[in-house]
Amino acid sequence: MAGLLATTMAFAVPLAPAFTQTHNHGANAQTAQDTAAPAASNAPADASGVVSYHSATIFTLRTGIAEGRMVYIGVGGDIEGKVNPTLMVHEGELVQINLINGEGAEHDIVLDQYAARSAVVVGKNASSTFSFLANKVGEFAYFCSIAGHRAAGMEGVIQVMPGPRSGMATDAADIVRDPADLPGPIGQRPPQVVRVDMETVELKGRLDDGTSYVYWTFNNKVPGPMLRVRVGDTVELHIKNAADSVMMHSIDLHAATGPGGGADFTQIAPGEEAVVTFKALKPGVFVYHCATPSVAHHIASGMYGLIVVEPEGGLPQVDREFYVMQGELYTVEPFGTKGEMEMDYDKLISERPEYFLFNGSVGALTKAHPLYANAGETVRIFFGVGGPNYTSSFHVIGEIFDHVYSLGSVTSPPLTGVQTVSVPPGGATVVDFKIERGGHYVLVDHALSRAERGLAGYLIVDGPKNDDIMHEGPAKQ
Ligand SMILES: [Cu+2]
Repeated sequence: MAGLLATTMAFAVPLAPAFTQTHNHGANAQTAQDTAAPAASNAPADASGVVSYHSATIFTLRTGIAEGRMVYIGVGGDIEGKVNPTLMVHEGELVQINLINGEGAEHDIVLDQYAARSAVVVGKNASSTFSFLANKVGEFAYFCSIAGHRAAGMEGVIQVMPGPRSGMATDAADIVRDPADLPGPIGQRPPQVVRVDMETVELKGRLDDGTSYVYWTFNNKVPGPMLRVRVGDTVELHIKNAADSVMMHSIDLHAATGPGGGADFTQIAPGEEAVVTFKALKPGVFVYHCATPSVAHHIASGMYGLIVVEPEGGLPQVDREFYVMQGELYTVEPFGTKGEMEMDYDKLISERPEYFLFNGSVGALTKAHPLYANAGETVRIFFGVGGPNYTSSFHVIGEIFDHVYSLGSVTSPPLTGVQTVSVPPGGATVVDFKIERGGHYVLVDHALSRAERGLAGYLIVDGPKNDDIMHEGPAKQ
């Protein structure tokens, strides 16, 4: 907790010395990476003081064929059976990768940015092991360097997340929606009937390290899934309330026209299912939420999401899209308490939250799922506020929004050159911006006291730190 807060502060206070130090740390990591040897013999601590490890994080990959392509297949643990699995590690960890030859052709595995590689494995069941220190944060490709194999499918991603792995194990579920988990653009197609299946699920989720809360969710995550249709589509929504739920639930979609935005037809008891069909009459970015009394309680507990209704032809293309929502949580226990949190109805109705959150938990977009991009790319964030009560002053520290679709309207021309956008509860926006310079950027609500109650996210941009745009010290002659 203290560690996260310190990190949040370092990013959230632009002028504090701590920020400079963070920048220096980045430079150190870069230097260390440039000289990294592909071996476990690296000293476990560097000057930044971030690195320390006791045992290696181990992945095993077997080469094979899937869907007619050459691939790596995960063996054991979370990656079991997955094709070209994403390997998730934390900054400072010693990572060991075992490669097993599954079909007999020659293969290896290479991580360019870490100057790390395995030996070539020749012959079925041959194996090789290598390790490296994950001292550079970001997303990096691993691939087979045998001619043609990468193009044939032997490529995956290793994701190095900032900060150490949380040491505290709890039985609480991960309820965080990965901000990169959203459907792609609709593209050119005529209106059609779109079936959507959703489930309302109540589950004990991880609110913070060593802290849990019984969330109420759409599809187990906060926010619920981002729905994406086009104007003129007919949406046939099947919503089921899980059999082990305690409460009734429902859905009100701001994209829908009709009684309760659908809530009048979807009040469902545990184990029941309802279907509502509506026509997406207006393009825009809309919030949906549970509308079962007390509605504020259901929303605060995590029952909100976005539905994007694209205009004909869609939005302008960008390189990367993300999905982020903000909400508050009202607990009896003060912010930062360990253990199981209890909802505080009095605080809820008097609007005194303990937590402010992006995507459901403290650290959701810092430690667990930062946003990743490369310098030169255009980035879009679909940003909504579930609330239930607080308006967000959404801002990205170190960036300027090139385009803002204010209030979620995609049929009005976007605003240009915007620093901070106001997003009300039950409202949304779309921000687009090109990232000209590598480095770390921070998503905040510029009502910055809320950063002390959990509200911060990182946007980590790989690429050159273009000195023309910003550098330390006087202007160059
Ligand atoms: Cu509900």
